[in-house]
Amino acid sequence: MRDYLKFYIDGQWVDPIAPKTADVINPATEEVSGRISLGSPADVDKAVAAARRAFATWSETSAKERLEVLEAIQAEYLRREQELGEAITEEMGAPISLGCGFHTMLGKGHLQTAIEVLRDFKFEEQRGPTLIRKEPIGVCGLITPWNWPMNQTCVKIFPALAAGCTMILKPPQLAPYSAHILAEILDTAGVPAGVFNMVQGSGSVIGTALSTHQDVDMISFTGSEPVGVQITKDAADTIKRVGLELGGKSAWIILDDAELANNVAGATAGMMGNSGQTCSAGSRLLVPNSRMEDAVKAATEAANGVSVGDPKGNFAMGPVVSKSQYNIIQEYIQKGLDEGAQLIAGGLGRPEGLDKGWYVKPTVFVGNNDMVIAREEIFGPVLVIIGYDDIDDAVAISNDSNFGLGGYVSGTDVEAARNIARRMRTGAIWVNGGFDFHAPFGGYKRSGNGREWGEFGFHEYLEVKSIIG
Ligand code: TAP
Repeated sequence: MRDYLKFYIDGQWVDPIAPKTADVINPATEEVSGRISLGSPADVDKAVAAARRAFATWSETSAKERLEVLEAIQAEYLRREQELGEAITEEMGAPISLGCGFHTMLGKGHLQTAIEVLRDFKFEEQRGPTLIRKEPIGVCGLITPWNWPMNQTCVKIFPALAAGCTMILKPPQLAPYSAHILAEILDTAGVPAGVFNMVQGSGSVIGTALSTHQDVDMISFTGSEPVGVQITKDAADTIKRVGLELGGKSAWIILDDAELANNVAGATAGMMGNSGQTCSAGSRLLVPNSRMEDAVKAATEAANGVSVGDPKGNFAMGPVVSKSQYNIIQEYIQKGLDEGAQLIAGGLGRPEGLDKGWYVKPTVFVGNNDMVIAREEIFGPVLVIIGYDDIDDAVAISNDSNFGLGGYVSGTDVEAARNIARRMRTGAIWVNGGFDFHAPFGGYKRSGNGREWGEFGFHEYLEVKSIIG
């Protein structure tokens, strides 16, 4: 049992002003795995005051001083990486190989990237008669989701620290453990008091207190579209900057010249990774109508081949994060059946033999782009295959979405695939795979307005000043 009842404010582990706790449930067992405290606006006031005090000195530190702090954090992160991975598995159900693998690797990668960018970042440049300065925006509220907990926190905290900002982190109630350990890491590494603060609690209380706070200069939010809308409204009265990283319904286009079976199998297995709880997942798989039969065969085999089970065991997929997420996904699967999509793998209910824990069957439908299951973000292991006639049709289907976060193109002619990527209205497109910590990541349309990762992630936390003459 983990009892993570204290908040991290002004360099100290402190009790909440008004004690109140909540149980944290392990999604693989449905049992209580620990407790956290639920904070109040008074805790937020305390944390914001500490961050404001610390801003006066942290914003004046040199890049070299901040680099030393980031390097100290890196040493401590590496020392506790395994613990972080185990906490992620316990809180949100990622298989241990993923929790201690890609999940923690993403946090580590954002830290290393912040170090690399800070080494060369130009905070001042002369353009003609004007000196352009990039200055830290101030006190930042960081509000994060549970699905890739280390990725989401680290992609905010490290650029914000590197830029010279101070901050208050509000982690998700569903996945609070890894954030708590990360706060311990920052504490041990010697981050100066007040620069980083963490208050746990519910979004409607802590998140709202941050979004509406007079003395918070910026909110960086990753999460769902409705909450992004609410935060934008809450922040409006104080004209604070709001960076939004929201949901997606990304298209994966398999081109006619692509090797079909392997690409379809890879896209299907990819969709099931992290139990489908990935904002940029390729949840609409677009295949040429002329090759639909082969695509169906490959997708069915791939989905049926995804092993599901105890995240502490050797399985490809664990449970989804919570009962409520399980129920939402079941409703979408039912909706797909009701609207006449063809179910080719998975379906309603838990996989055979798994009676406890929030396990979902890796599910694949063949449908069309007007169906609810093709339009709304399901955030579970549910793939929709959609046929297209030609390239123009594929691009039109891909762009016919309220979202615009990710995209994928698989094809042998890489230049042709890139030309299609150029036509897709979405923030990041992977052509035949690839990975880059320096590639900006963020959404078009209702997927948000921010750009995180690499150097672009720094700009989120900077003001631009002109000194002319
Ligand atoms: P949300 O329900 O939006 O929660 C995200 C965070 O916001 C949580 O910490 C939540 O607190 C908090 N929150 C809730 N209501 C709030 C309010 N009124 N004011 C301020 N904060 C509030 O999302 P989720 O279910 O955790 O995550 C899934 C969603 O995130 C999906 O839509 C997914 O696509 C999106 N996502 C996007 C990205 C990127 S980079 N675009 C990455 C990951 C996930 P609680 O602790 O109370 O829940």
